[in-house]
This record gives sequence, C-alpha cells and structure tokens, in this order.
Amino acid sequence: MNILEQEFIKGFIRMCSDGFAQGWHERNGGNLTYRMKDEEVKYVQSVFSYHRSWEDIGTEVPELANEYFLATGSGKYFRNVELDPEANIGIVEIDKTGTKYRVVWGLIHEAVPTSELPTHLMNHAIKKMVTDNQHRVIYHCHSTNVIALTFVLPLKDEIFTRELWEMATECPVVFPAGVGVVPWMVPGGREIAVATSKLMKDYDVAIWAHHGIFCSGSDFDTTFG
Ligand code: 2HA
Ligand code: ZN
Repeated sequence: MNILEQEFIKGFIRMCSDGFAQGWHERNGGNLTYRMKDEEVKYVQSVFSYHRSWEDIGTEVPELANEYFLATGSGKYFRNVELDPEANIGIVEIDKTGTKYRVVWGLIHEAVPTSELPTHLMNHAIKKMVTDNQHRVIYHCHSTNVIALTFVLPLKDEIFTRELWEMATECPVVFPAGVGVVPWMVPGGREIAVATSKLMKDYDVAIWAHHGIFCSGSDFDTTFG
C-alpha cells in the first residue's frame, strides 16, 4: 500500500496545486484539512506511527473525538505540497476528549499542522452535525479579489451575499444560503474559530475581512468550486 496513491491524498494534493495556480496562496498563505472516512483510516493505518506527543488543539471539539484529519502544515507553502507531500502535509489523530491531537503520518522533521487548526476543527465539528456527516473538507485561501472587496464594502453578510450573487448568474445556485462575514480578528486562535464556526451553521462560506475565505464542502471539487 502506497499512501500517496490513495484517492483522498491525490485529491488533497491536487487542490493545493489548483489553489496555488489561482494565486490564492502566496508564501505560506492558506490551509486545507480533510476529515478522513473510517475505511480510509483502516486502509492506511499500517503506515501510521505513534511516537509523536499529544499537543493541545487550543479549543474543544468533542464531536471529533478519535477522528483523523489530513492537514497542511504550519508555515508550509501550498506550492511545495505536490513536490514533497510528507514534508508539507500530514495526518493528525484527535484524542478521545477532543482537546488534543498528535501527528501520525507526514509533517516530517517535527513540523506541525496549520496555525488555523482551531478554526478548521471547529468548522468540521459544526458541519459534521448540520450536514449529517456529509461535509469533510475545510479550505482557507487568500482569494485576492474577495480580500479587495472587504476593503470596499460594508462588512455585512447580506451585502457580500448580494454583491457576489450579482457578480455571476451561477452564484445564487452555487451558494444559495449566501456567505457570512467575520470582521477583522487576530487569526490562528480560538476567538476567530468560534466566530467562524458560528457562521458555518448557516453558510458554507465565511469571509475573513482583510484576510481571505473559509469554505466547507463534502468533497475537494465542491469545496474548491
Ligand atoms: O499562513 O493563511 O491564516 C496561513 C494562513 C493563516
Ligand atoms: Zn490566512
């Protein structure tokens, strides 16, 4: 079994490359996580190693206890994911309390998962619940034009929703629930995670003012789309 040949890993890596090609991942900008299916965990578990220590997530996600996530690494560049997956992405296991994680594959040389892990996991937790276990992908990118809009428009859900719906006829079909807007907040912690996951109850898209977008979806294609 070659873990890099698995469909979920190939789809994850392709999405990183596609995002970079859009110009949405300058330097180490952006991050991606995927909630693995039980059968995927079972299939690749033979290559996991359990020597790394449990670390604090920085928030609580009891809904995700004992789940496994594929995640981009903190400080890692999307450009490099396809060139060296094991150095730039990894699989983390959540403990039985939903407060700690440990790296079980990849993220070699003691690398750690994305600094936005609290937001990713709190979004996964709420989406797992409200989509009846369907959503598995959370994606954060620095989508240039949307960031520019946050310097121009009032930072309100209904204003961004209307402007984006008006930009292209397909938009109301693709995100009929609209989009939410998080005002400027310090990234990388629990506070912004709580604010974002609140919006994810109602929306699949949360815009971070002057920063980027968070998206949720059932698979890589839908989320990226
Ligand atoms: O550097 O995008 O929000 C990764 C990020 C932090
Ligand atoms: Zn960011």
